[in-house]
Amino acid sequence: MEKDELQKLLDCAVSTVKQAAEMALDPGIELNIETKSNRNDLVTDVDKAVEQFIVDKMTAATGYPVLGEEGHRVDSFEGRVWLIDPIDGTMNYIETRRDYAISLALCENGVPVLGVVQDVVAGKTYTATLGGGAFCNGTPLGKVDSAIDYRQVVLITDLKEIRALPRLAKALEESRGHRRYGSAALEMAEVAAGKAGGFIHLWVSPWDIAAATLICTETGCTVSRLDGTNMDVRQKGSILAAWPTVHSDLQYRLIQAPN
Ligand code: 2AM
Ligand code: CA
Repeated sequence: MEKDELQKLLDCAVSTVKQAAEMALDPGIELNIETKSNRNDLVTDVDKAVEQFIVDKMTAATGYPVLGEEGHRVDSFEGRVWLIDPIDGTMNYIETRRDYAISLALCENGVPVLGVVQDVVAGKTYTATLGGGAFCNGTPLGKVDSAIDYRQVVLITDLKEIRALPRLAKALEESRGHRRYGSAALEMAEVAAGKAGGFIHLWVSPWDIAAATLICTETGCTVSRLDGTNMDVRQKGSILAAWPTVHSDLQYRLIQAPN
């Protein structure tokens, strides 16, 4: 895609996401909380309204198909497809009222070429285009440290993952420290921004991570499945997004090391 075309699409995506953020902050409707796959997998009427708003805007602007967490489906990932998570961190949206994001990505044949992650309460807009770098509120994010190892960085993960991955407990103890915010998109943005060194999650969906994956790779982070295989944002699965040496160390430490 031409650089100019990509920039125009990014401008449109950013403007739409910022309007959607205003909706999330002041929705003017009852949340009407419902559960999905389990009692802590939540959706509100605001998730649905924000998704519909973004779908309408991006469809009108581009005509590309849209995959959204709250009900919008696509037949295939051929060509250009928008991926939306209207609220990533719905639990936070309901309970703590911070650390939730709006995530919008454009994929071309399944590869993210544009990503926007809006930290709604902090008012931070993370953006990236393929080959064009990553930014926070228009300021370039520098490249992450490629040499530092996992013992010297903060790691972000859900402690529940330790059940499936017992070695994670030791790795977290050996690291500088553990943090958890509850929005995969914001947790990955924290890694891209050079603050945390790695993010580990066993089960993410395309809309959670498509935009943030590009923001990470554009700052030099390595993003893969936990077993080291390539990330394909079209499929649900695990994710290890980290600074390069943190990534290789953790991948070995968590999966390959003899004990
Ligand atoms: P969500 O708020 O959009 O559902 C919190 O653990 C992180 O995991 C959030 O990014 C959250 O996204 C995501 N998440 C929650 N439940 C999930 C599920 N059943 N499958 C995949 N991701 C989930
Ligand atoms: Ca969501």
